[in-house]
Amino acid sequence: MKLPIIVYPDKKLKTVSQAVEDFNTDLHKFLDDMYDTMIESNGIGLAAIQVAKPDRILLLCIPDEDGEQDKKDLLEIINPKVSNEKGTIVYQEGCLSVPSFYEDIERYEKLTLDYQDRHGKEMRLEAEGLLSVAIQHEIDHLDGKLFIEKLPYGRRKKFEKEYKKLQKSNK
Ligand code: QAP
Ligand code: CO
Repeated sequence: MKLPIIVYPDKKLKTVSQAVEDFNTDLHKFLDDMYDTMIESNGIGLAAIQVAKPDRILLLCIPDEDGEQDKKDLLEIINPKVSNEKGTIVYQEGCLSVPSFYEDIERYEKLTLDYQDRHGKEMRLEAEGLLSVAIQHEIDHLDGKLFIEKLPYGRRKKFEKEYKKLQKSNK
């Protein structure tokens, strides 16, 4: 079932999400709903707070070389913790909660991620490139942060102006 996505400037996106403690069937149903929401919205990543749930949960499904999104590449990441950050990478980011806006953002190029899967099992992965960027973007959501907060002052001003204009034209 597809859930409604909260969009900027909704203040709920500033919520700091809480650790998940119960790995039960309610969680599994919610993860399935997050997946439907992400795919039907043409997203590659989604954090639980974007569908109004303040839990430390994120989903990623990075397209392969042919641009295909395969469910076997789905990552369900719960209670994530990043370490071993290395290097820098600039990537043009977007966000389902900031529709129709894309900007270059600098992130770490590589990192190690510790997390739990849907059963509470401890997992670890090494990420680089787009996967590393997406992990950092989604974990920022869990801490109540959006990628537009990383823009330098001038570009942020330009964004606010363009975004307001777009919101008006969509009314
Ligand atoms: C976060 O973003 C991300 O504006 C995931 O009209 C982005 O899935 C991580 C989307 C870039 C790494 C690199 C945005 C879809 C999807 C839009 C998304 C839109 C339709 C964004
Ligand atoms: Co986002």
